[in-house]
Amino acid sequence: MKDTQIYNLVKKEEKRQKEGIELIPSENYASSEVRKVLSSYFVNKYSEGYPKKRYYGGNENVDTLEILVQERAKKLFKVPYVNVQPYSGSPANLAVYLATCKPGDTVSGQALVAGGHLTHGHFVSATGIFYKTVQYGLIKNDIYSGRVKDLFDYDQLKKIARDYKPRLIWVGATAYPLVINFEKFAEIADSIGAYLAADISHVAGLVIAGVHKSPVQYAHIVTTTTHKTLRGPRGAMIMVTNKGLKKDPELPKKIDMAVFPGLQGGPHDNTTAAIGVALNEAGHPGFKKYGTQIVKNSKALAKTLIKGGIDLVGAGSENHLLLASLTKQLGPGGGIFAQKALDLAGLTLNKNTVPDEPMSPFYPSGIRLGTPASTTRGMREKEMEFIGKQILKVVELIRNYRLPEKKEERKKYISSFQEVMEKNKDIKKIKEEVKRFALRFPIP
Ligand code: DSN
Repeated sequence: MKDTQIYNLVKKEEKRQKEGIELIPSENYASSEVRKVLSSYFVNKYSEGYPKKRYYGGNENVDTLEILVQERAKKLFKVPYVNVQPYSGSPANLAVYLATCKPGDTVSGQALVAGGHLTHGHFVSATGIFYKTVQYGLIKNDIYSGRVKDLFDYDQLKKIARDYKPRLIWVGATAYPLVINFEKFAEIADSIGAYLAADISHVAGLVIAGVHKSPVQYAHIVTTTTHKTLRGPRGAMIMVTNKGLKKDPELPKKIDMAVFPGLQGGPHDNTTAAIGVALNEAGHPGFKKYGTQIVKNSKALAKTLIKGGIDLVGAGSENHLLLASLTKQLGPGGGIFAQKALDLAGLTLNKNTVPDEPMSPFYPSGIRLGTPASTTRGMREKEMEFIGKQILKVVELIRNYRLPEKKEERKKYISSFQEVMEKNKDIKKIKEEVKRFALRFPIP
């Protein structure tokens, strides 16, 4: 039976992805092989448990599959243990808490407004509800000057370590444009005997490509999603390093127990298979080139935006991501206007808080963008210049809009902004240009 409603939506989404430029730094285009395996017969199977220790029969192929995928991950990341079953990044991170802490224990992670992740202890996340969290952030001065090449506030983290003695410390960001120096976090975690968990979801592909430092030498546990720079299906992995094994030889068992039966039921075997395909692809020499080009593209995009007067956190990018403050152009909370107008022009990115944020995550003053997806399409530095120029044009077009100070006026103002922008001739013209440009670069 053909489901026309769903099929039409699939076609519309395909068109949107082909005709627009994807700049959300956590998104990517998985290969057609990854997508094919996702819809394979593995989708039909239940496999609670682990290889050779399942609760259902008929798992001989799933066992071989899961062991193969584990071996690929261990080889690529150079770790002695991996669990490939987490459904996605948030459950993977929650499993780390379950394996290392008791409810109510103190943990520390980078605050969401400073570029961290909800699961690093935000108060709305289970991680902030069941555990006591004391979060750290970035320095507040010299963020945009480029004079400082490591923006973490280590003094703050040292103070947290000294005063609160967290049992678990997270390192890893969702909105940080510079290289993360894992060794500095390890020094602090080691000084109080805390577990250090590195969440490399954003940079995992760059780590494999050798263009970002690896945390494996420094952290006890490493988590990653598999669909960002790693370019696989939506899933996640938890790794234990040799340092982690030394601290606690039982850690792999604790992680396994935390994932299943602690948090999850049957693993998504079709996803496991697709992760295997992605890991195989990432092990090929072409992936090193891909990772290298992601960083080159970020730098090129940063150059164009800075030339156009945009303030970038870190005054550029050393990875796959750029974080821009638009306070100068659109005032506090103006990120929403940029996101909406750019979306209408076929340039998809997201509003984001900036380290010196005067507003809130719902009405932040910045935008976050990145190059993993466009690089997959084969775009290079020249194309980044084109994209940067289109972004500048759109920002210039909306320069007179300001978020109303009164909260009750905001919703109406934003929907009328949306209506005006939908009809705006210049935005339509840019969208056409973007479409013509984008169609020259096929998606897998
Ligand atoms: N949603 C992811 C991101 O965009 O960074 C984090 O989970």
